[in-house]
Parts: sequence; C-alpha cells; structure tokens
Amino acid sequence: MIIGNNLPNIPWQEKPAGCNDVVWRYSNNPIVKRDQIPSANSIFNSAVIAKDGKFVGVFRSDDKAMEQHLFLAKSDNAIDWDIEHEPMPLYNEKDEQVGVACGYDPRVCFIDGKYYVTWCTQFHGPTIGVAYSYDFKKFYRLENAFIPFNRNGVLFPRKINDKFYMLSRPSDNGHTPFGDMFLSQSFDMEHWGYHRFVMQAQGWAWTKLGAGPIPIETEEGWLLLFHGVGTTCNGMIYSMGAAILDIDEPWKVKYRCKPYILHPTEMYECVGDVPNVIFPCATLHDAATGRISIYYGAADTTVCMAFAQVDELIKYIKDNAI
Ligand code: BMA
Repeated sequence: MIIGNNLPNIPWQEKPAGCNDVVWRYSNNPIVKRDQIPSANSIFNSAVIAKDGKFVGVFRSDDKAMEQHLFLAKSDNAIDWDIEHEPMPLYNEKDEQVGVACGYDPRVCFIDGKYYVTWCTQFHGPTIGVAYSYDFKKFYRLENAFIPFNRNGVLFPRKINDKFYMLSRPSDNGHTPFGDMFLSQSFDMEHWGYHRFVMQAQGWAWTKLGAGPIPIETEEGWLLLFHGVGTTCNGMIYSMGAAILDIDEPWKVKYRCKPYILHPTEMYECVGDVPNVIFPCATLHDAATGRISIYYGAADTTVCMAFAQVDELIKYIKDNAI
C-alpha cells in the first residue's frame, strides 16, 4: 500500500493481456518526441509532479549545439506536455535572476510547501544543483549540495527525523565506469552531511547504479526505483531496478530485487543518441488504487512512460530479493 495522496486523474493503462512482467510500457510511447520544441536535438530524462489537479514538470532538452538545459512544462493529463521554449530562469533569494538552469537529469520533489528541483549542474565538473519554488514558476537557487563529482541527487518527499534526505551517486568527470549509491542528510537543505552508504553496483547493474524517481512511501518501506548499468562489448546498457529501503533509516536496504524490472528492448529505447538506455526520473502515484506511472528517458532521445501496481511490484521485489 502506498502512503500518500490520492491521484484520481493519474495517467494509466491496464497491463496488456498475456504480459508476465511487473512493469509494462505505455502503448503510445514516446510521449514526448525529440524535437517537440524548436531548439531541441532531444528531450529525455525528465521529471513531473501533480499540482492543483493538473501536472507540471521540468524537462531536460539538449539543443542542437548539444548544450543541456532544463525547461518548465505543464500538462492537463500528464501525457501531452506543453514545454516552454526558453530554459527555466533561476533567481537568488534577493529576487535577482542569476541565469538559467543549465544541466541535466532533473528530479522534482514537493516537501513542506516547496517544489524542489535537483539536477546535475556544472561546478568544476558535475555535481548536484538545488532550487525551489512555491508556485512552480519562479525557482530560487540554493547552494550546490555537494562538491564534484556527483550525479543523480534524489530527495525523499518528507523529512525523516527532522532532516532532509538526499540520495546521490559520486562519479567522475566523464561517463563514469563505477558508482554506488549514497545518502546524505541536512537540517536546512544547504549543509549536507551524516553520509551513509546505501547500495553497491552488482549483478546485472555491475558497472554502476543511481537513484531514479523520488522514493515512494509504502507500508513496506521506501520503494526505490533506480537505473543500473552493465557494460558489454558494445557499451553500457541502462535498465531499471527496484529496492525497498527502511522507512526510518533509509540507507538500510530491506530488499533489493535481483532481476531488473525494465530493460531496453523496444526500438525507441535501443536506437537514439545513446542506444540501450532506460533512465527513470519520476513517478506519479495514487494511494487509493496503488497505481504507479513511471516517466523515463529512452535512448537519451525521448520521454516514455511505463506502469506498475504497487502491491504486485513489492511482492515481486520481496520474492526475488538478492
Ligand atoms: C548518464 C547521464 C544520463 C544519460 C546516461 C546515458 O551518465 O548522462 O543523462 O541518460 O548517462 O547516456
């Protein structure tokens, strides 16, 4: 059971008859095409959230000079997205614009009345940028969470023991050939410490792994979806994995699912700027029905959706735990 809000208008498709998988794809993928805004080379690895009966998001688009920016977007149904054509401006707390959001792989998290965006920014190399908004229009930039090199900064959706929690994946300055998941804690969203080790690369994700969407609170613990990477003679393959973390001490992994739960097999996941990539960055979920809609980047080119039922997914993780 999900602990959280009901979302009666969650986008949803039933599992197709005959499908044996615990996660199934939206039949009309991709939901966002690579050139949906004029400047775009590609639009992928993007984050969405429910707001006021509708939906908003922060989308990653790489332009035709291959520069990476974040763009605000809105949607009535969470499938058809209206993405702004200019990168999202960032402000300081004196209300002065301090630039636009450069970088990639955003996550969006609502905590105590604020929408937080975390993303991979540039600060002498990649690290985790943080900004917040009250209205999802004006975003105020905070200090970067960590020193370089770091990626995949993913917040928990509520304070735990009075502290904010963020997962991250220390990395290198390139296409990191290693990477385990860590957790850091903060009283004020600016000073991060109390670092804990969470999960190591192993099994099908033997090269590296990084947190995906904001963890979902359930009666079993925090449901964590992540991307895991194996390296083959043809390069890296990014698949989606799942685990359940302890509710009060979320650096403790209660169950880690041994098989992946989604692997690049469709043409739009296997062909694109970077082939064989499934990169989940967000979910929507409905506590009443247990429905989970997953948003993932496909082949570093488009945005796609997949679905899961929380009880079925948790049972699968527990039955197939490492
Ligand atoms: C990672 C990030 C992601 C990307 C992935 C596959 O290091 O750059 O944005 O989806 O590689 O290229």
